[in-house]
Order: sequence, then structure tokens, then C-alpha cells
Amino acid sequence: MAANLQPSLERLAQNIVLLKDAACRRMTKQLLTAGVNPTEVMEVCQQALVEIGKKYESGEYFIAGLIMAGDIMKQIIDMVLPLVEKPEKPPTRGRVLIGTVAGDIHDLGKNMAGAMLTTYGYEVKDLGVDVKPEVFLEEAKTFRPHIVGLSSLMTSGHSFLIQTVQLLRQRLPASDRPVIFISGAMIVENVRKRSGADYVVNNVAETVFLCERLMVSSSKNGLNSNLKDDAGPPIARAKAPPLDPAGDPQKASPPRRPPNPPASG
Ligand code: B12
Repeated sequence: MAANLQPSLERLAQNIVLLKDAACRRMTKQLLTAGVNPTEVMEVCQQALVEIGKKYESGEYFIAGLIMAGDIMKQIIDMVLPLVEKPEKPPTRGRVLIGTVAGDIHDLGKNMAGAMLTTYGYEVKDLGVDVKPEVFLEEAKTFRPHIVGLSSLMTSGHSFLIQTVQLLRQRLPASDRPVIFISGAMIVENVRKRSGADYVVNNVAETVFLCERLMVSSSKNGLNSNLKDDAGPPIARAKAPPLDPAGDPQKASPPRRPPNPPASG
């Protein structure tokens, strides 16, 4: 991005934190018209929302502040998503099942991740919010996803997250074992370890990057044909690749934005 646009991204972040919705709409439009990468706009928004969360925690903002922030974020997402370049006829790159775990109604990040993955050619099934572990299991049995993405923004959701991952691990046949991502503001590495999930993803760019890596690995293992039909989830049989030389996927540092969407056909 051109250096002279940086102040505008910063000012957008400041205005989000100040909950000035009209200014945020105007600035987002200006930034996008000026050609700033939509993913970069989203990253700045996400950071601003973390600041709002801190103000809520410290008592400076109340629940109304969170509601307004959520509304501003939704308006920005609505402006950004149509500008993400879409392949004309997206190939089916794999099935992804997503949802926000029980007890949690935060959905902005999940919706964004789902929309972005759809754009990149994945078949996404979104179970919505407040999804019980058993519902994830039943849907996974019929949809047979290659990847499951669980969102949990509250610490109180961690136990549901762990239950959901464990249920999927225990009850899906080994041949249908999906790769499991967990995501959300309060996720820490020890939650991943305790749950048995494969990866933590912190933003949409990371999510798309990781899905692409997993699918490439899957096709290198000669499983690509299965990705394109209903024969079942090949990635289940392909061990997720380590993304760093030390073999710890959590230490991987994906690019700041996802690769270009796949060519159509
Ligand atoms: C906006 C907001 C709300 C809005 C949500 C609107 C909506 N439709 O989602 C509303 C007002 C509803 C809300 C309610 C509450 N909230 Co709130 N909320 C936030 C806030 C400020 C921003 C969240 C957000 O949308 N971020 C922007 C998105 C884009 O980022 P993201 O969610 O991190 O998602 C990114 C990645 O994680 C990833 N990703 C996320 N999900 C997924 C899913 C998949 C499948 C994949 C692949 C990737 C992925 O990609 C995303 C994009 O980059 C956060 C603060 C924060 N630190 O995040 C608090 C926060 C999450 N809320 C909090 C709280 C406490 C609450 C309430 C309990 C308040 C109350 N007293 O009622 C309620 C909870 C209600 C409930 N049962 O769920 C706390 C949780 C604290 C904790 N320790 O648990 C936080 C952290 C604020 C804070 N610091 O105190 N909230």
C-alpha cells in the first residue's frame, strides 16, 4: 500500500474506536476507492475492535459500545466483501464447516471467514451461532467436511470448544477425520492443545492461506480427485503439513494477505 495512505487507515481505526459510524463509512469508501487492499482494511478494523474490547473491560465503554462497534464492523464488511475479486466459476476446493460454539453469539469474524473462503472456491456450510457440540457432530457426519472452523470469542466458550473438538475426534470415523481450526479473540495456544484442535487462526488471511496449504498438501498426496467429488474427505487422510521447519504449525507466519483467488475452471 502507498505510504501516504497509511494515515487514512490509522484515522479509520481511530474513528472506529471513537464509534463514529458515518466517518467510518466515509473513510472506508475512500480507502477502497483509492485501491487499498480490502484485507488490509479488515485487519485494521479487527485491531480497532480489540481496542474497543479493552475499553469495555476497563469500564470506559458499556455494552452499547460493543453493539455500536459490531454495527460499524458489519457496515464495513458489507462494503469490503463485494470488492474481493471472485473467480467466475469457482472450483470446489474442499468443504468447510463453520460455526460459533455454544453460548456465544459473536459472528462477524466467522461470517467474514466464511465469505472469504466461499470466494476462494470452498464449499462452506455455516451453522450460525450458539451451536451445540452435538449439532456440529451431526452436520459433520452428513456434510463430511475437509476442514471444520470453530469460532469462540469468549473465555466461557472454551469448554464448549474443547467438547466440540473432542466429540468430533471421538465420534467421526478415522477415515472422515477433518482438520480442525479454532479462532476468536480469546483463543490461546493452550486451548488448542487442550482441545486437540489442529490450528489456531487469527484472521481471514491466515485462514485462507492455511486452507490453501492443506489442500495443496492433500493434492500432492494424490488425493486431489477426491476433493472434487463426493467421495469423502481426503484431507482427513492427509496429515496436515507443518508450516515451519521445526514442525510446529503454530509458529508459522503466513503472509499478511491471502494469495490470489484460484483461476476459474
Ligand atoms: C463486537 C463485539 C460484540 C457484539 C458482537 C456482534 C456480532 N454480530 O458478532 C455484541 C454486542 C453482540 C457482543 C456481545 C457480547 N460481548 Co462482545 N465483543 C465484541 C468485540 C468488541 C469485537 C468482536 C469482533 O467482531 N471482532 C472483529 C472480528 C472481525 O474479529 P474476530 O472475531 O477476532 O475474527 C477474526 C479471526 O478471529 C478469524 N475468525 C473469527 N471467527 C472465525 C471463524 C472461523 C471458522 C474462522 C476460520 C476464522 C475466524 O477471522 C476473523 C477476521 O479476521 C470483542 C472485542 C475483541 N477483542 O474482539 C468483544 C468481546 C468478544 N465481547 C465480550 C463480551 C464479554 C461480550 C458480552 C458477554 C457482553 C455482555 N455483558 O453481554 C456479550 C456476549 C453475548 C454472547 N453470549 O455471545 C468480551 C469477551 C471477554 C471474555 N474474556 O470472554 C470481549 C473480548 C470484549 C472484552 N475485551 O471484554 N460483543
